[in-house]
Amino acid sequence: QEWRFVVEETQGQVQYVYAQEFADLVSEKSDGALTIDVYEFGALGSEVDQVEQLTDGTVEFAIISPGFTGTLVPEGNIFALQFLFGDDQRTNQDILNESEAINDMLASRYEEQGIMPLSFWTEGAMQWTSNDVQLTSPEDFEGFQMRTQESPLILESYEAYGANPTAMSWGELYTGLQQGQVDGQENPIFFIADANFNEVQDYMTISNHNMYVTMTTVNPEFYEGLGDAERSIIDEAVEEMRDRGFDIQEEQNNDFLSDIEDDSENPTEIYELTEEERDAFRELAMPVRDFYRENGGDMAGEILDQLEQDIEDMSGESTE
Ligand code: 6CS
Repeated sequence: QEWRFVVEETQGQVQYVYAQEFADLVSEKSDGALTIDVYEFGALGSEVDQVEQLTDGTVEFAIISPGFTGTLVPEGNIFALQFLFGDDQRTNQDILNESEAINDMLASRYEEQGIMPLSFWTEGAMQWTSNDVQLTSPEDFEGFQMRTQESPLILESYEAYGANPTAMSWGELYTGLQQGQVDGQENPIFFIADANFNEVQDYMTISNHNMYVTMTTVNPEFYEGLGDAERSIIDEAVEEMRDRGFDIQEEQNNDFLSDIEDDSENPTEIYELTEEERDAFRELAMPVRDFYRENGGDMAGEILDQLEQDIEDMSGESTE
């Protein structure tokens, strides 16, 4: 058996490392009978193309970030809501693993569209990078050309800060920043450094405004057509990769910060927001939850209510 697993990142980056370890586990557990080939980003098209390849069965497995399913599964826009989850990433990962809102309600919306999520996981807290202005208050976003993923709710979130957001594949982002088509972007630290965005950005703001969420997914028909033994191997690999995935991103996010700090040829000024500064953004982010309720598909309200409850139960903190 030879299956295909496409990811949104390139060799060495978190999703690729995850997928390769997943493939190795499946091979080991099947004594070499099951082989998974990992395709890095760029090999099969854009992130949005990859969603289609999973739904039409061109690939069996994919790592898909909800930011690229914004119109297909509107409920999935929930992860674009900034300041909804707390700041402790370990707790957030536990919520992603266990939340009913995510693993039952939201997962079923994905399945209806031909995407079966096997696991939701984080690639770490996101930060802002920019040219011309260090982003420390909503005023700094006035007229700012922000690059985002394809999600209508990410666009709405930056419009709420006064920015002019544009959706773009990350394949075009380095050049877009370099040529001034866009002024800035959001991503976890490992990705900013590994994609060299810091080379073409003057500032990085440690904003921790949201965590980057992604999903390990499988084509539902393929998964349902598997024999029990094969399916158990896949399920076991998914379980074993839960903690590993967390560790891979944590290590890379820690290690790569110094790459940005130490790049004297292309210096990037780093500033960490104070809690008061974050509050100004939090205030503008709150009404976007109502936008989600109205525009996030039939189940948006129910899913958000349940997720707020799940977060409060599991973190012991209010989501207000
Ligand atoms: O910014 C993006 O679009 C990319 N960021 C990450 C962390 N992974 C893949 C994604 O396409």
